[in-house]
Amino acid sequence: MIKYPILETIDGPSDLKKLSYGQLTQLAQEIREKIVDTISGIGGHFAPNLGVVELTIALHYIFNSPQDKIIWDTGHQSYPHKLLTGRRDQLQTVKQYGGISGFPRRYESPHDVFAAGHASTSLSVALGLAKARDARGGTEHVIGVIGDGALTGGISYEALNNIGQYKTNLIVILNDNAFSIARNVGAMTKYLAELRSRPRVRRAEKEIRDFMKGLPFLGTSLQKAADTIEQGLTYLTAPDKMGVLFEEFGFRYIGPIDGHDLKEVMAHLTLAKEMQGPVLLQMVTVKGKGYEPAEQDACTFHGVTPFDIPTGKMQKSSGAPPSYTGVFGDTLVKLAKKDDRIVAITAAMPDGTGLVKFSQEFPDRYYDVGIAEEHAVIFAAGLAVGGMKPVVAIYSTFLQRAFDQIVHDVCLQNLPVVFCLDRAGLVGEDGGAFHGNFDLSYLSVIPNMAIMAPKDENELRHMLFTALSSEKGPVAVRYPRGSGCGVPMDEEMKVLPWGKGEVLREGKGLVFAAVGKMVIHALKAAEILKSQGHEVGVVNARFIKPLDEALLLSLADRYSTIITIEENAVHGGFGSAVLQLYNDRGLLRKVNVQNLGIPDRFIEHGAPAKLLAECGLDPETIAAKARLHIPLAVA
Ligand SMILES: Cc1ncc(C[n+]2csc(CCOP(=O)(O)OP(=O)(O)O)c2C)c(N)n1
Repeated sequence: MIKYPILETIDGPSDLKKLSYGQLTQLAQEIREKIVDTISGIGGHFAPNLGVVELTIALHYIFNSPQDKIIWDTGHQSYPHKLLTGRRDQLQTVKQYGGISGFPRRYESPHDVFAAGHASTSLSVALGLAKARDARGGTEHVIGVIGDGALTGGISYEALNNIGQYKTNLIVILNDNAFSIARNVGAMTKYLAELRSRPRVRRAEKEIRDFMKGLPFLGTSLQKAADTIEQGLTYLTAPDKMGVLFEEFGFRYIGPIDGHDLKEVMAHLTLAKEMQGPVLLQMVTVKGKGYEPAEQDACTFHGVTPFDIPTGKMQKSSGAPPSYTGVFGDTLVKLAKKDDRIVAITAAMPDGTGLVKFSQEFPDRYYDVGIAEEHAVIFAAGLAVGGMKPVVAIYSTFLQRAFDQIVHDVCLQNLPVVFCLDRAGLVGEDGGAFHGNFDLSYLSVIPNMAIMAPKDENELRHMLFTALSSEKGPVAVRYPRGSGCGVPMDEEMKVLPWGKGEVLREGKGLVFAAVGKMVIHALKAAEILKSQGHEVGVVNARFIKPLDEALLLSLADRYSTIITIEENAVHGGFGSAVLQLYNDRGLLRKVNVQNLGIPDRFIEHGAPAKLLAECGLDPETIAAKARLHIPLAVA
């Protein structure tokens, strides 16, 4: 028996357009089943995709992709779109090494108009495409789909402001499910909830009635839908538009629309398609729609590891050491109990950054600012000036957004803000947009900034304590995704010697100077080399900035080859700093310096171990590369 009889016939949007309304609703059901069946087996983004099934079908039915441009914000909800645009049989490879991406990618399909991953970009992209169309004299439709979570990001408002200025034809669909990853926060979120609960305003406008009657695609069943829509039409015009923020921004607002009522969605999209100027449709959807455990707990089911379909129970790796995230969260709670100036800030990632416990213990000292990394950093700067000790917990990749705020608002004034960068290095299956492999480079160029990276979870605790004790100025601690090393945890936290590394192993001829997780890889590589008869040294840098110059210079006296290893872009990070130091001191004629790191290209998705091996950062490859230098070193 064919499990997905209708979906199996869809190789592109044109196949979709041949279906009857009944078949379209059946397709929605099949898409949900396909996502549940596949993602329960391999993991991936889940609840966001179940929430946009009807919307995606309607978009591809009413519009004409790829001529019309559909832009998915963040892009984690693009699985139904991929299923309908020729990638049905590849869903089982999503996010896996060599498989399709979990996000829109231009190289994958002409239907993926713009790459995404970081939130809140779709409206700017849509305006760019619309203005390019206008310049060319084109007629295609441009549709940006943005979640209420992504709408908390500042760029969205910059775009709304600009769209209101240009007033060109452009459709924004606000996929409003009241969730970011966690429940959404902020005044705008409250406002959207208020809009959702407004009684529908029926405008008996001739213009609209005539329009609805003439909808070209409405067969008899949809004609009936049009009647319903007409009855409940929520097309707000003056004076009702008063107070509808989007109207003030220059949009025609349509909503709220039940985003799971396919007829309603299709008819309203048709309406929007015919309207002039910017239009915003508020679609009310349920995150996780159609799979009960996800509807009940949209946050946990935002992104999943493999799970059991009947119960929703996710596989847990039993006996794994505590994660860096968990250790960070627990340690911060412990430190905050002793120091009430410690406050914590997340940009919409309380679970991912390990701040849930903190939020429960210290609700008044905890801030979720929404997907607003730039604001989070300046807000922290304000808190620091006000006498607090702010800890900004943001993934390495998302802190990229706030580079200028770190420079201009924190470092320029040397403010004691502590940055905790989770997911530093290669993150794995999320791929290119999410690897945290630039932080050592972008942070180390900023004056006053100190940067530490722990070799294991025990050292992370000491580093957090050191950072919060120092009050010297801004400090960043960066640590990887996933489990720690399972090392014993010291009872007492200690302040580490500022700007000092540690020698873990002495050797002859060659020494590894490694950063963070790579210290463990260096130790393993040293063991491999030992088994081959070579004793090499290993140094844990601990500080990327300030550099332990005394230690590094002493290494140049004792070793003839120094190999730096970091899970960061090979350019501009620790290795570059070491090279520069040796160059400044005229030591490069004496010492052979080799830098290992992430090569100068974007690394796509796959299991972290595979990606590390691809970058030559696994212990075996490190040892093999070192081996090439050993004869030289010992000679
Ligand atoms: C700049 C940035 N910060 C944080 C994230 C992490 N993140 C991924 S999805 C998401 C929530 C998005 O919520 P919404 O736009 O409402 O989409 P939904 O998942 O609810 O459909 C967040 C915070 C991100 N992708 N980009």
